[in-house]
Amino acid sequence: MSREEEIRAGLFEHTLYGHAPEVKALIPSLEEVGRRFEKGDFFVPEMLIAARAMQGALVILRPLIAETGAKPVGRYVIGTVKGDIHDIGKNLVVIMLEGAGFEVFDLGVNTPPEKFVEAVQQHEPDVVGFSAFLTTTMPMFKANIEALTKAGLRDKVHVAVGGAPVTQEYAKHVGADSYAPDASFATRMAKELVGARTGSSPGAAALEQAVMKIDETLRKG
Ligand code: B12
Repeated sequence: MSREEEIRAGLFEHTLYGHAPEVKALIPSLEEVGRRFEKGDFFVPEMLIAARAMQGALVILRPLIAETGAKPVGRYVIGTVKGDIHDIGKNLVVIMLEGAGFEVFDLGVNTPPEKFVEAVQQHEPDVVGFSAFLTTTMPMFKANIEALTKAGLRDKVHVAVGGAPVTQEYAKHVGADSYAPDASFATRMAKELVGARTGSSPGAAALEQAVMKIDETLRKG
């Protein structure tokens, strides 16, 4: 059996029998992607494909992870701001939050302020996260916060911001409650906020490792 077949068979078996911790079966293939990227055999598009595959796998694994972690630790609404279609970083945050047991409502990309307001009204999340990757779309953080204030929701939800060009200073400047430079940090902060226990299930820990691997490799590019 080739290494690829071995990984696929492992994933199939463990999913079939509900062994959530064996989400680890995904890690060797992601490591291989990372190695190829370092050698110059893989470029950003291949990394994107790997990240998407990881999300596809998550659809299968989500119920298994849920089995290990019981009910959600908190609710998180997230989206990329209006005018911006970058979503790789946001998607990594989503994967990791879900792995940590959050119920996540992902509004996708190019999200206008009124859609954030609507989602906060509907889902009553602990945190709403805005993601921006362009200096020209970062001002939407302020517009979103103003829209929440106008709707009377600002003091009911924690506002987190992130994205490659965002800084702690900028987050403070626009009136956000927190900033995180990466998915791991974002998840830790959200967990602290809802008072979730810091230890995670083996499935969630394996998932976190896998996401960090993608993140680390993408940043090298
Ligand atoms: C991939 C990419 C694209 C892809 C996006 C694909 C996709 N589905 O996302 C495509 C090709 C579509 C694209 C388009 C454009 N892009 Co582009 N893109 C990039 C690139 C190469 C990588 C960004 C990325 O995904 N990084 C990897 C992730 C994992 O890292 P990260 O962003 O830091 O995410 C982490 C943290 O920020 C944090 N985080 C992220 N979101 C959130 C949210 C919350 C709430 C929290 C707490 C944390 C958090 O956690 C994440 C995971 O750890 C960057 C260059 C670079 N190297 O950064 C340019 C870059 C962002 N793009 C840029 C530009 C200019 C554009 C275009 C305008 C180009 C053009 N002329 O058309 C368009 C914009 C289209 C639009 N309207 O949005 C510029 C932005 C310059 C600027 N300062 O404004 C960059 C920096 C390239 C450059 N050096 O010029 N782009």
